[in-house]
Amino acid sequence: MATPPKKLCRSPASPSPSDSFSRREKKISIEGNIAAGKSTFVRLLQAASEDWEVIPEPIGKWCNVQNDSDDVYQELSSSQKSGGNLLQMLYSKPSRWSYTFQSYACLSRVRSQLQSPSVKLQQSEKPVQFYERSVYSDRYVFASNLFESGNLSDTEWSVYQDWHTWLLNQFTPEIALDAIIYLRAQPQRCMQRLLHRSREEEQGIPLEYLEQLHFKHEAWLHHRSLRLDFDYLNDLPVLVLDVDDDFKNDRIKQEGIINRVCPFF
Ligand code: UDP
Ligand code: D5M
Ligand code: MG
Repeated sequence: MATPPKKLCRSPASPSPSDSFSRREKKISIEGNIAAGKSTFVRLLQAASEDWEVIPEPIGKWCNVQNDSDDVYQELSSSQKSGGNLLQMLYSKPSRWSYTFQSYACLSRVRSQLQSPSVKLQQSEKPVQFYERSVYSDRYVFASNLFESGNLSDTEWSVYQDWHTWLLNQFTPEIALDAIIYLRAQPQRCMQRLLHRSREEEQGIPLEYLEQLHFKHEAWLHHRSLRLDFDYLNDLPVLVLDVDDDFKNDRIKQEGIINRVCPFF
């Protein structure tokens, strides 16, 4: 993939959560539907500036990894050690596994997003950490949709929301976002990219599921009609980038995207 030259961005004019928590680094979440192009986009960001670091989605922890080496075994998550593939289990039987998946998705995200910035980032002038999705999309996009489609019971949804609110409030200073970048793509485009990517667990996903997730993203990040339990999120800056057109192999488009991202924070 071609990458644009590294460059520095100017600071935001208005105060944001990192200012109020005396945190040096800004935290930006990249949101978007399944296969919209988030991983492709964060690779672009990573290459664009020395001051930018990416915390990828912990999907490896949700899928099964077969390896006999003891060293590697130490690195595996508890679900992998017991031979599970939570992502596969979720898609095969959502009514059975949605609650378990949401618990583990949130735990693994909080854990990975609590990581301190690398030494290189700590030394940089304007450090930015990009998250690939967030604990907020877990809840307001995925869990909410699984509840509405009957795959989380009333009790599971109530219990989930209770601990989710409590847990995130404990970690607000460390994980609060400064802004969101929403990669917006039509569900049909996501379906094309999903099939092209060929991730085994996802091959049975129907277009209808991508449409449901699209509407959730749109309400939250485009229309901004969703009220969230975390007050600061309602006023967070959101940059919407339309990514229906291919940007992966188009250097001019990539430069255009980076130029829109830079002044944003
Ligand atoms: N992709 C593409 N053109 C683009 C962006 C992405 O062909 O402009 C492909 C990418 O190579 C991958 C699939 O679409 O095969 C899904 O992209 P990605 O994994 O980045 O999506 P994510 O699920 O992380 O949002
Ligand atoms: O890949 C992430 C995959 O994981 C995709 O199949 C969606 C799924 N996912 C991610 N977070 C959740 C939650 N919270 N619930 C259910 N499913 C989830 P991507 O790179 O985004 O396509
Ligand atoms: Mg991805």
